[in-house]
Amino acid sequence: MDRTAHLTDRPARRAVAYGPAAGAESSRLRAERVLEGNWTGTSTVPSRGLYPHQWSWDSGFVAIGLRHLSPLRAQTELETLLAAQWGDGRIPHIVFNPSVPLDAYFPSPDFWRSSTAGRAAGAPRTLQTSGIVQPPVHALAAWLVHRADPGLSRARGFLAGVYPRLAAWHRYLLHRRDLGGAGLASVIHPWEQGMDNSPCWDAPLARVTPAPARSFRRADLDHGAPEDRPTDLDYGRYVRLAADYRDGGYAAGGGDFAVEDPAFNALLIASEHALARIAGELGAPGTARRARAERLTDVLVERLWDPAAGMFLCRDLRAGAPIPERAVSGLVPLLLPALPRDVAAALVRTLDGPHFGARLVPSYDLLGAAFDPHRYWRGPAWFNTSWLLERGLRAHGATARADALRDATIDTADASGFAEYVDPHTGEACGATGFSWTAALTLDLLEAKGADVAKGGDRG
Ligand code: 9WN
Repeated sequence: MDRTAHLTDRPARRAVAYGPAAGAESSRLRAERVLEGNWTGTSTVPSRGLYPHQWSWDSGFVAIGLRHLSPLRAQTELETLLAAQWGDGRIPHIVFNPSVPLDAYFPSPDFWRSSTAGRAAGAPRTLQTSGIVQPPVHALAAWLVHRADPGLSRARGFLAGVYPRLAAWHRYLLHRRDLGGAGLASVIHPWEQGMDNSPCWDAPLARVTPAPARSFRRADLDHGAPEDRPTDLDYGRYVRLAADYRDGGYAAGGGDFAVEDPAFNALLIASEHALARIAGELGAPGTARRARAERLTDVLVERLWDPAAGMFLCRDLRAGAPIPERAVSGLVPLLLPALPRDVAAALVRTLDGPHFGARLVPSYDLLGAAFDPHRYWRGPAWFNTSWLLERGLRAHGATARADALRDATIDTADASGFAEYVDPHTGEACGATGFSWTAALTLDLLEAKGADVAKGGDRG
């Protein structure tokens, strides 16, 4: 039992709205209410209806916002996820809640069969999880959560507890997932990259024979509008890839889909920087990790930067070539502090240019043939990518642009009922509302904005 909990699990702030700050205060309350409603006692579901379990990168983003509401809950969110880590270091993309009926989400635990099919890879015996991964935002989240309440963190030994698990996670990605041999991590399923239905996957997915539609039953269509969700054909391919991976004992290597993605690797690098800071806090030198993060930044630029497009592109390892599609993933490396100046400047220009310049940054090229303002990751704007880009703009000194993106993100998130994603031009809500990372990252942006206002402007 955690005996320090009663000291510092701060209750939700119930600020009273007065005067000019009233709008901000009530956005905060509404965001907090979403997070309260989606909290299960040990973690947060992304959405009560559509996603009733714990998702890996969602929990990272949720913890980043939750730290302003309850640092203890934010720590617990990450600890719960890490308790489901596999022996080989992977953090599964879903940790299933055993009290949720099997048919509430597909693919369910009986599809993944983690404790049997994943035995050789060290899957937990008692918890049921998926066998694929999601982007490694966790060490960055752990560091930010620690910073929100270092006293509580030290008293609970939070960083000392999570550090070895996060280090093993990065080792898994850097060694077992370096399928291209250049040092970058590869994803072997579109769900691993997190932007599931991006047009970037169309060409690599075309190689995959879809599982027959009658061999599975989608649960997502019970909640979302079919025209906003992936097609049945795409689902058939997702299912085939996951089933083949499972049947191979979850050993990554020879599947039809293997892609080096800029956002996945940028998050890995940002998290390596965070692990270096965590090591420093624990009294160990972080120098080697920092050097590795800088080296990986160079590799990312060498391998995925496309000067003509002014952004990063994915690399299809099976075709041995870049994927000629512009997606928001190719802007996310702006997050990295060690990015060469000319690369960062080009990314800022691209962000405001004809391919991405909208009210909120679209998930895919506004001028691309596959652009659709409502369909999953094929055009709509998402709030986690806005949060990452806001951070990147600020890191590279584009303060006014960062402020504008921050304000548009907060306003649209609140006005849309904390939607899962929105039309990038109109801000119209799509997918689920009351979506956890939208609420959490809005809280984080509101907090940062409040700190700026208190300081009389730029938070630097
Ligand atoms: C598959 C939970 C997840 C997000 C992903 C998003 C969506 C799942 C799905 O929901 O993916 O993992 O069923 O479509 O694309 O980024 O983590 O919110």
